[in-house]
Amino acid sequence: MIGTVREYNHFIGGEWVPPGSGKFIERRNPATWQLVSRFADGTPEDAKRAITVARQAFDSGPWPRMSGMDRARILFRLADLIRNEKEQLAKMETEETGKPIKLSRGDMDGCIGLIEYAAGLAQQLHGECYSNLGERHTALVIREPVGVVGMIVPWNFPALIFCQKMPFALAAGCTVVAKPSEFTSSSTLEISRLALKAGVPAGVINIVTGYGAQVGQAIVDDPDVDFISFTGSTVTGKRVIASSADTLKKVSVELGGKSANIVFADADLDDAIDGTMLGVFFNNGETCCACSRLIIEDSIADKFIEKLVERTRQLKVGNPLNLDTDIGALIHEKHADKVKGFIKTGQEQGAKLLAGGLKSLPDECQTECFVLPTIFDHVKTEMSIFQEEIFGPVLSITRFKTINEAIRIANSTRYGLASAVWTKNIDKAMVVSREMKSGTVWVNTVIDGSAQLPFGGYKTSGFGREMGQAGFEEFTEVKTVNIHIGKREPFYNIDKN
Ligand code: TXE
Repeated sequence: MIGTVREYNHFIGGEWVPPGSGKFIERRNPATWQLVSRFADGTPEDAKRAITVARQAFDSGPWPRMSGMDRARILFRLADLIRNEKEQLAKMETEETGKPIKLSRGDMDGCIGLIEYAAGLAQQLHGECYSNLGERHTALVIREPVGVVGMIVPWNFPALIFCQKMPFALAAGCTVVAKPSEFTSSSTLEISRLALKAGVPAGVINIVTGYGAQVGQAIVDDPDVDFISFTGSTVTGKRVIASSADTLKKVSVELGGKSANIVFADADLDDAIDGTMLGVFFNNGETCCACSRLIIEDSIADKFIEKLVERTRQLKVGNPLNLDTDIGALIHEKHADKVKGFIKTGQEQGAKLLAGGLKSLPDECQTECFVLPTIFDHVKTEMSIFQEEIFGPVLSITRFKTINEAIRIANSTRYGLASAVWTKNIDKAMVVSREMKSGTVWVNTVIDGSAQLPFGGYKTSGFGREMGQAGFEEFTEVKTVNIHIGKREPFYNIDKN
């Protein structure tokens, strides 16, 4: 720390290693423009150094060879250390992301839960034994750690997304080279420091900060990395998949979304209004599974929308460090400009602006990174605000008359990360759940997640899963050990003399 500005080198082999470039990336708080952090501006050589360390730690270090119980004990200690530093971690997360402090605190609780759940998985990792292969065979199907995992993490949930990956990889016995976003690297570095303190051996978690084109790409291209776990944009995700073909490494990609939120007339409408707001405005709308498309039954639409607009206007936009702030600053000005551009396009394309938009902001919004919670009605499926991931607090509303129409509208984007349905009719809830082309379906709830529940996409929202048993297994490789008992019957009938 220099004054109030945090300055970090890379975290490699349990040590703070200066960048080969000698340069640092400055991060300013998007809500105030105050300089808050400096991160090492990594080079491909820095990435290689970290990969070599992670490779050695995997090939000959203690971590993959340790018992699951021992790995679990260390992960539980890490969870406790994060608990002790929760307030500091939450504050740095808010300073770098612009998200409301109450959400950063929730993110840290989420990290703790994910690590503790992964510790449980470390204890019970096991394979299968086939004893039904006849008298002369027994086979073991073993789950081994996949190897060195390259993790590419975005800026919207820096600590939480890192913890959707890292503890699961560690529980399986993998080693890690992670690249956090160049905007939000502090919490990843701090959690890795705490992991060393908890007893994770040096070299098991390595963090190289810097830009995607240099550090991220070097990790993806390196033959010593066995698996890439990527979360980010569809465009970069496609590049990562294409690049990984050269070294034929395993890839899991969690990309963007444009989730549908279907409200039927028989829903608990107060719940559905609150859920609609949470679904789209949570985390400033910078959420991959944001339910940014409200698809509402025509018969209740006018009344529902009237209340929705009235309540949305009461949301507090402002300083993210204030406890009562609902919507803080977006990640950076260029991103805020993109979100504002979508609002302009929505108006130009004929959608009806009901709330927010480009009106003037409260005084405490000191930078250009703030956007009011915005609602558009009468959005047609071909409009860009219906189709594109805006990644800001912008809701589009489309109406339906029949359940089939609702399903058709909900499925008519190229994304498939999540969807929500609000109804008191179990048959409708089940039909919609079955028909949604999305990795998660929420029924009478929204945004909820749990360490136990796998998360990931259909269609262009990606493939592979994080969290839950399915997410854990992504970090393992399956090996079959086929054992013959006693002398074999010869296959070739050859005279052996
Ligand atoms: O993403 P990028 P950006 C969406 C959202 C947002 C848009 C652009 O719509 O507006 O993406 O955001 C690293 N090889 N999501 O530009 O570029 C990069 O440094 C390897 C949805 O920030 O995908 C960062 O660490 N890595 C999403 C990470 O990839 C590379 C969350 C994500 O950045 C790389 C974030 C390369 N060639 C944005 N280039 C979600 N699914 O939650 C960049 N990176």
